Amino acid sequence: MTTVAHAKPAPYTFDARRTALVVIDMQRDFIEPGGFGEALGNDVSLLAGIVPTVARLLAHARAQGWLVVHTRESHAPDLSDCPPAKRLRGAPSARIGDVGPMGRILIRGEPGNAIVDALAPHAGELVIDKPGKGAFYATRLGEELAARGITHLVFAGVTTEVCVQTSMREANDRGYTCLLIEDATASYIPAFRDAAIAMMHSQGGIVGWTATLDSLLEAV
Ligand code: C5J
Repeated sequence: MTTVAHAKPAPYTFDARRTALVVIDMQRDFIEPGGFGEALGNDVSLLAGIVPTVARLLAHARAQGWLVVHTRESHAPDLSDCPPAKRLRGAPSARIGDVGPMGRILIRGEPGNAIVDALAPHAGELVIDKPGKGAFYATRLGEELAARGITHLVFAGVTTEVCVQTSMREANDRGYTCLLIEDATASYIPAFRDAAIAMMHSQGGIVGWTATLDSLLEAV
């Protein structure tokens, strides 16, 4: 067993053989100009800053032999899995399915929907396409984790208060013991990132634990 002594709200203990790293939506559509994130009016450079930290976390997970899972927020080309409540809201410069500089926005298989090169999945790692904010909703993730006996999930990715928080809450409800790596997650609205992290480990870890990457690397 391994313990992250400086996790919040208390030390986090896990068995590497039953642990998966879940990297949420580190896609060009959210991180590079011309994608979904920018179409919503966001400064995407705020997310690019965590790429080196997520790369270090991925290297650690691979070296430790954890299962590695990458998610991509994506929709079918015919938009059959994109409800109007998601597509027809606000006044974005481009909507899901519209053609942008990196292909159709948030559509499976388009260049902008890919994970950024620096964090590209390795052969044998799980890649989960998800139409919603949560990684478990309308995906095979639950079955894949159960088949491998996974009990603990370490989360990273974007955005903290949207897809990361939703996925971690879904995981907590399904009985997984979750740790969020604080400096490997980001938001277009930094105050929301900070608030989401505080919410997760509040009330005795009501959603789970949080820790910095250095705290994880120092774990014994
Ligand atoms: C958003 C996400 N923010 N991956 N998606 O729409 O957080």
